[in-house]
Amino acid sequence: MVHAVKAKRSDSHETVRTDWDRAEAEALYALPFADLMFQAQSIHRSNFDPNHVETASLLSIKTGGCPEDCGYCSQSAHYDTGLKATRLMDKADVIATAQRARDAGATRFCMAAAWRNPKDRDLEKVCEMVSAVKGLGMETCVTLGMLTPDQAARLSEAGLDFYNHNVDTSPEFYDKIITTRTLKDRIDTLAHVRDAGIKVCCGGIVGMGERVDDRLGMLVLLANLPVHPESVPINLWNEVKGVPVNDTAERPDPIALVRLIAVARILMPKSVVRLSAGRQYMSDELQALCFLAGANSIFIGDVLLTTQNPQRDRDANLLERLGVTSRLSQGQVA
Ligand code: SAM
Ligand code: DTB
Ligand code: SF4
Repeated sequence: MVHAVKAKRSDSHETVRTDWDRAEAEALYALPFADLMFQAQSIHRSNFDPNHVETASLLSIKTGGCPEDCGYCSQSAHYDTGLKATRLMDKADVIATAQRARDAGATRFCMAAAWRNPKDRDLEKVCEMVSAVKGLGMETCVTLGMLTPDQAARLSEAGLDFYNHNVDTSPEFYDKIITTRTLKDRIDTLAHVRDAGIKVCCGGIVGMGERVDDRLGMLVLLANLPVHPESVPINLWNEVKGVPVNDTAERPDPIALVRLIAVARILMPKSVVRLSAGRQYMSDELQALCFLAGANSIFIGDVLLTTQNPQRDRDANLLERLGVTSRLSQGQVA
């Protein structure tokens, strides 16, 4: 099995497949580490500049009070996490924050709202924010929950580049984590986003107590979407007190995480793989291995939405020591 996978991939560095099966993903994952890394790095190099990492910045434009019951999330109204819910931010504050993020080295600005789905009048306000942030010369991304086809079309019209909507985990593990919306609901929203001509950002979380097989199942689900997501965020669960995932969470072995990133790179050769939440738990060496395995995007800034991220100086220092180019390490910071 291992040899069959090897032969197929070495012939097809340029091929984007959407018909992966789990046995293939498992065989890749089980390769000797050096073989897996070589394959992932070869594919990475034929599709990307291996010395570049994209830098994105996040802002929670509407925090907490969310009606969904996602068992990992600080913002769900189902759990007592001590988080204070807020109203949708004013456009002027959002633009000022985006400007600061751009000046601090971010190329993409992602605005997130703790909604099950946006109301049309709120969507209009978000559309205005998208157009204004684009006007600053940044790529835009929003994550607002489920969308109707009309809402996706409206965001597209406003000039939105990416919509983030995660599958979160494998089909088998999904209902142990979320019960208020189905995986199909999410896939439907992804289809509306795709149909509206917006690029898709879709990934999930590891470290919630899932098995390795669930992590691979999640990657195969992503890799078998009709078109691969252009961005694939891999989040390591960021600890939040008071949510159910606390009872099951288990941080993956670091080598297992590198293997997972490498498999993501091989399955989705042209997608940007983002090392998302949880980097503050990772050593510099582990992050370096993840970049070698094919991760090529990070979130910068001291906070994500409600949880911590590595400090900007630590990230700038790491990227510089790795000789990685990014806006963060190019001395373009104001
Ligand atoms: N409410 C919208 C939704 O769920 O689609 C957007 C915001 S939600 C915070 C975006 C994604 O962040 C979730 O789908 C999940 O994958 C990730 N996430 C949320 N809380 C997290 C945590 N504590 N650690 C890691 N990832 C998390
Ligand atoms: C994604 O996959 N990761 C980001 C972004 N999409 C919106 C969110 C991470 C959130 C981490 C938990 C928090 O800070 O609340
Ligand atoms: Fe709400 Fe999104 Fe958090 Fe789920 S992940 S509770 S939908 S904010």
